[in-house]
Amino acid sequence: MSALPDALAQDARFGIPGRLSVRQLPDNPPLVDMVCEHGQAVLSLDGGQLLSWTPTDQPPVVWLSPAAVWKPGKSFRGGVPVCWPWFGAHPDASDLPNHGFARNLPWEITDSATTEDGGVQVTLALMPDEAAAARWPHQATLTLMVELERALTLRLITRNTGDSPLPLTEALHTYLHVGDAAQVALTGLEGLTYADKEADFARKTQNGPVTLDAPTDRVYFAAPETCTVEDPVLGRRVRVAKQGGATFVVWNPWIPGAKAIGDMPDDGYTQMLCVEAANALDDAITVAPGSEHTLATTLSWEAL
Ligand code: TA6
Repeated sequence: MSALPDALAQDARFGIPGRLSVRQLPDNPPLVDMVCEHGQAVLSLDGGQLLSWTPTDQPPVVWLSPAAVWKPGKSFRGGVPVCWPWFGAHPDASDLPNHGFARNLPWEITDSATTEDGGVQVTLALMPDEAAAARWPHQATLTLMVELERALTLRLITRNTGDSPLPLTEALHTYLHVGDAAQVALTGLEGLTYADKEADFARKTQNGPVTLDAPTDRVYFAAPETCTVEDPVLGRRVRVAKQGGATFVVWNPWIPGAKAIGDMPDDGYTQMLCVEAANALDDAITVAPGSEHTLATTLSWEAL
């Protein structure tokens, strides 16, 4: 695996006083801090993973497990892991990692800037990796742009640099922080067909808003651009918008799942709900040689 980039060198080159810095803590990957008047966000250069987003005077919108641990090449539990170039299990090879390899490899900063709205943005690139390349018969570059303003936007850009079509499934696996998962309602997916991973991928139709009282792992196809989490406990509405993705994935492991996941406290499921912009299963896409595809998600909030 390529080495993680040097935090000091990345900071010297891309740091922006008062807006963006890169730090190295013991037993951690290099971390990127982004700050503006509307809030702050933290990114890990291992995995190109957003770890947190906390708007000013609000509880975090993006959830990071209190039991999250970092090991080189293993993503943190929470934040927004990048699932690429496949979502979930690899279709043919069970020894390949769940959700692809991008979330387990080093990334580096390639650009940073302030925005006209007083925000800050950073661009990360997945660093080339020989071992991953040997197991994947395609050539591509992967870029993640993160923009922090009043809303938070992530853009995942796949460029097919090979000469054959690139089949792709992917997700921005967003862990939202909620006040109490049993009390939230997710609207915007009514009437959609979904694959229920808790029922062996059975196809079902969503009736009314999504509410939670059991393990929930669903892939909603041909989904509209936006869905919304109504959170009466935190007194806010969080909107998840997507572009370039046909799928929303909704996941909460609930009681048995949380107990089985080592880096989530047993009651961690009460505080999170994954709502993921994706192209998954039936919504797989193909990126033509020489062309580019962007999957984006924007998270925003308002008081109820
Ligand atoms: O997006 C939902 C999901 O695919 C679930 O099936 C669940 O396993 C989750 O992702 C977490 O996967 P991970 O490999 O990060 O433990």
